[in-house]
Amino acid sequence: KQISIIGVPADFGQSRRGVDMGPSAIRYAGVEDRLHELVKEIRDEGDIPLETELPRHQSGTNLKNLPAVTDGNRKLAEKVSDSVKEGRFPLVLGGDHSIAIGTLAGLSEHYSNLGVIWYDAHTDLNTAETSPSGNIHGMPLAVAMGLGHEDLTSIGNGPKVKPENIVVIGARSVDPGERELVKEKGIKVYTMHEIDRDGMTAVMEDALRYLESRGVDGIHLSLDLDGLDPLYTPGVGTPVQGGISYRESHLAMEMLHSSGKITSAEFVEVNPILDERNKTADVAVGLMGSLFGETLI
Ligand code: DIR
Ligand code: MN
Ligand code: MN
Ligand code: MN
Repeated sequence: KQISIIGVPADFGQSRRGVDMGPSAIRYAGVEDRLHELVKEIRDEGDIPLETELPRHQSGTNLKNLPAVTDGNRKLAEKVSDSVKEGRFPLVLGGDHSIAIGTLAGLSEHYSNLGVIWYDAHTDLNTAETSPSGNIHGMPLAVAMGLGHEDLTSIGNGPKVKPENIVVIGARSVDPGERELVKEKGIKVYTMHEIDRDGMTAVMEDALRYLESRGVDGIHLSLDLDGLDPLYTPGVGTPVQGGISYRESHLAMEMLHSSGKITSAEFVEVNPILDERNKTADVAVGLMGSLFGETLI
């Protein structure tokens, strides 16, 4: 594998400052050193240049920072698309989860039946109509299905992901409108209930089997660090108790590695201001190690 690291110092998809420093925190936690033994080549492409001067509010919408989110995601989509075009594995470092809009838009130029694993405490399926917060980081999965504000859905061409090609893992905070969309579209969601009841091994096996049955031509892992319990990843903007454990998360990454099916990944919502001694970025880098084939012996 040849990996392209793409940093996205974005914080405009939500309201807590500091998550724009996520890419730096992950680099300081040693991502390059950790991965370079495991893959053929790793190239740090630096950070996407984001506009910080765009207006924060746009009339006629409750979406926060819509112009900045739109602009940043257009740039990111292009960068991700270029790296896939060169045969590289895009490893995107956030930034808040709104950046998944750009990642998925870039990927969809090369995959016609992309599978997505959404590892998150939330389902990120809100639209302007259902969002309780106006925070775009709660919307990227809906946008990728073609639902939401047209400034966002128009990044790239057409819908990026089919609802039946999505699996959510770790959900435990789902808004009423999101719940309706899950049912309406038949999205596969493994909540904490399924993880507790069946164990992470069974959940991951089932998730991979499901995506395989969909005939996907690639699988993107979108990992929100708040999917883990805040005991392990306290440096996130919207922590939710009762999450996935550290060991379960490593197991999940190891299983994704042995499947050989993952074609791109992003790690988002690392906020060093809210963190304890860069713990959350350290966990993120450890999980990347397992995703790319690190073993204990
Ligand atoms: C909530 C929080 N569902 C919202 N979403 C988060 O604002 O839409 N997603 N934190 O990661
Ligand atoms: Mn080394
Ligand atoms: Mn998220
Ligand atoms: Mn989340």
